[in-house]
Amino acid sequence: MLFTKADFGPDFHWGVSTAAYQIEGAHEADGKGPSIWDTFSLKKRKIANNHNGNISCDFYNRYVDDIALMAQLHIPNYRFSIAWSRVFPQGKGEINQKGIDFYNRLINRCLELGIQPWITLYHWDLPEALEKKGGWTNREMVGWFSDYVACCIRHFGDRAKHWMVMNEPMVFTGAGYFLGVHAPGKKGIANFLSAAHHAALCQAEGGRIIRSTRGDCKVGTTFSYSHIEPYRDTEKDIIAAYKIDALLNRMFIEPLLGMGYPLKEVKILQRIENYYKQGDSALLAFDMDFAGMQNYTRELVSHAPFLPFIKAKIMKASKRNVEYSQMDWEIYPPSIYHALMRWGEYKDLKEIIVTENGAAFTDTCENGIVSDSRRVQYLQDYIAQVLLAKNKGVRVNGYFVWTLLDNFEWAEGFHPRFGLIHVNFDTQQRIVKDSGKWYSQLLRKENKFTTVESASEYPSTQPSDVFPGPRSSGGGRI
Ligand code: IFM
Repeated sequence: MLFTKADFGPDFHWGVSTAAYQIEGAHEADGKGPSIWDTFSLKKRKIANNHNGNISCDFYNRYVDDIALMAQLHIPNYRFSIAWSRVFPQGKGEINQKGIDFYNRLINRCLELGIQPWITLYHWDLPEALEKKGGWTNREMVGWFSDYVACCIRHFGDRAKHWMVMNEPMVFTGAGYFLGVHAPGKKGIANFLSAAHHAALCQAEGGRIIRSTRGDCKVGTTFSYSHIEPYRDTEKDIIAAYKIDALLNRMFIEPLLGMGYPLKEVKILQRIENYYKQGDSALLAFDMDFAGMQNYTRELVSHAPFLPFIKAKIMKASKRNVEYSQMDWEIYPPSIYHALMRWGEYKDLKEIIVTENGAAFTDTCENGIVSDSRRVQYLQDYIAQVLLAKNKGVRVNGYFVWTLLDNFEWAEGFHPRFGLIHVNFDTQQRIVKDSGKWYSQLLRKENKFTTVESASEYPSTQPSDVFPGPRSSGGGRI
């Protein structure tokens, strides 16, 4: 079986994704206030090699050329995020007109070159001034966030027609407020649960504000999703995998769909009700136009009796004799197929867009050429699996590569390179990698690309369909 762009249909949205803190640099330019990532990355030993995003890809000053490069590659849709502290340096109150001007110029540049802007409102860079007031653990976040969303949709909604309220709430609350490995570096179950509940309220409220302000815009939000399997086919590992799946994959999407948090499956989550106010259950739900899926890998989970709260642990890919990327994420194309099939079972999900997928490899640049054949293979294989799911009737209608440019990969610094375009961080030179050329060809021509017949062509040592559908009778297994 071969695939072309045409197999996905004329309305399928192809694109690339980035995030403000990861590429913009210019951390103090034109009145921008500090974000939690500006301050966190300056602390010692928080980021690999003590890297920070102060300059990064200098996209703030180079966006004109970078968008031109995107247009040369025939990429029709560009997902980027707005840095909240460029717009509101103190998180709230007075607007910074120069911040608004920058995103106006960026949106206009995209449109001039025929590229549709897709805007993420929150991709983890909370204004530091709000963190000083407790950040996501403070319920006042709902009001601050609402004002920020209202400001952005008012200023940019006339031209930007696709909006995503948040990027991966599970990751920024889990890594930032439970494990302390991302900004703001807070730890513990109370910080996590309060942050998570307020983020879940904000994701729905953001949707309501966008819809009521501009009914002509499509509104969605994005979630991380890794296909999860038990490490061994034992009752204990199956239960452990089921809990991790509920926590990592279901905790934010199900309340949005009106299903509530998966409290029965992960008992510790029941403490989230300590942060409820009357009426919250209804406020958590909102009927988004689309949900963004961000899938990279699958995780194998084993029972871990000594780990607190959930008694389950993820087995590293590098210890499992499988192929893996610079992030230590297994390369396993059927993960995206299983993920999409699973979301396909959520009857109330109108449309799915794969808002991120991609891989970090150690690229080498020789004579101005980056031959990243592993990334080409990765993209080809994952996209083929998206088509398999689509052909089975899943309402998936878009695919965005993570990412356009090599950039600042959070706690890992600049070491992992995910880009379709290589960046020399000393000179800021850009070189389109072979994967960028490959993606461009897919988008431009009716080329045929080899694909696979079914997800089962990939050998799996584990039963891959151990989980019943979302919120079906499987809860009884625990
Ligand atoms: O770089 C991140 C991005 O910010 C959010 N999703 C996963 C990517 C790769 O780790």
